[in-house]
Amino acid sequence: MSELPHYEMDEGWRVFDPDPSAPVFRPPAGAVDAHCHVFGPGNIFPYAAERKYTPCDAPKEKLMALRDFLGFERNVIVQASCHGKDNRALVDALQYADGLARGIATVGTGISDAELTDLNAAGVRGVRFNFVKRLADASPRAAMAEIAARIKPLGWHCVIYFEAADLPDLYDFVSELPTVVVVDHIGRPDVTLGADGEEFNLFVRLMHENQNVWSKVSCPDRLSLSGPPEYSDVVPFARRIVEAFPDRVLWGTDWPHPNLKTHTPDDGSLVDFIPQIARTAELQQQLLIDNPRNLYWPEEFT
Ligand code: 0GY
Repeated sequence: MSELPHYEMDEGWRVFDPDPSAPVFRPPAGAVDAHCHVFGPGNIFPYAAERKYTPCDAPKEKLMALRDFLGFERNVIVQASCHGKDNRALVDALQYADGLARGIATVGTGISDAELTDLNAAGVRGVRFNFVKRLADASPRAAMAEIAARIKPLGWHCVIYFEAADLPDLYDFVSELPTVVVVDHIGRPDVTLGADGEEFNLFVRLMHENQNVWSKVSCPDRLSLSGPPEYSDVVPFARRIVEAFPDRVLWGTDWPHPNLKTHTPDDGSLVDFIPQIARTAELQQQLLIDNPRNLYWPEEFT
């Protein structure tokens, strides 16, 4: 019999907070956490050989318990780079969630139509293209364009992860994608450059010029220099996007917060960030319910 794989998480890896605070803000009933991950467990769902980090295990049961504790109803689980193109842990979590989660997978051009159909049946609704160099080796853009064309007939969309400094180079590629495009973490701005600075203005322009581009207003913990619990330096960035594009924004915890070196986020504080950036009940309803349901559970609206 072959031995079960065993992994040591990276030195200095920060395990997610096992005991987050209860948020003061209560999400409206039916709210969706639209960006989170599952990791492993590695002895059942091995981490990818080409991974850039080895995390702690962050299994589906813990994610669903957090969902309930924070007052959410549903999740969108995003394939993390440590699992490469092996979407088995993701599919397993989707099946466990029994309709209350959708998924974003990572696939290569070699994927068959039958495999795409199976992923769709499991609840996958999109693919992720990762341009963050510390996380993934560069894939040819032609391959990504080919994948985007393949998934479009399924009604799927593309989730794209990049850092703002790379947007000038990616602008045309993103603009030409044929599906809805969801950008992770407000396009990862450098917050020292200002929410009305040239760098962030380009991201706003991308959304103005392309009605199919959406943004996750997530991860203040990754972007902030002022830090928790308020992450106040990120507020103007997220608020600008929520108020300019209220029907094209999503929010997520990013649990279990891979690769954060500065601190372990308190998920309750992250939920309390929501009313800072979506200041009315109407904006909160769009951010947490209407937008994610339109994108991930559209059949419930027909
Ligand atoms: C995130 C952010 C990160 C990691 C990944 O796929 C991933 O490994 O997305 C990161 O390190 O910035 O979206 O959770």
